[in-house]
Amino acid sequence: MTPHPNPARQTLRRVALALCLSALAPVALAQHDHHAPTVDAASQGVLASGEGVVKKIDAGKNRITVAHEPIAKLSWPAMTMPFKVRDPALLRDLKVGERIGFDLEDEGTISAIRR
Ligand SMILES: [Cu+2]
Repeated sequence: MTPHPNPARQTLRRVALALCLSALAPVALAQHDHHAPTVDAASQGVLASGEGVVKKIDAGKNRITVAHEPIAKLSWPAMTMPFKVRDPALLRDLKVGERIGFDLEDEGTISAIRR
């Protein structure tokens, strides 16, 4: 009935390995997670700037969808994604298909739009 020491030790080693892998996993995932925070947003007004084409405008929800180019500062690849807009006035006269430059105050919020 006394457990043999070797299997118990193997189990411990497996648990240790699993913990080790699970600790590494978030780091590996973060490099591929488009929305992983990579810069301290509180340290500055503009987190990063980007360029892209307006794909969709949802003025009622203060949102736009932008097909943006890669944003190196955030390690973001080019992609189409929705953003909140800090000020509804930024959407005034904006058109789908228009090319814009934009500033981000955080990963999901546009604080300025340039035409
Ligand atoms: Cu994106």
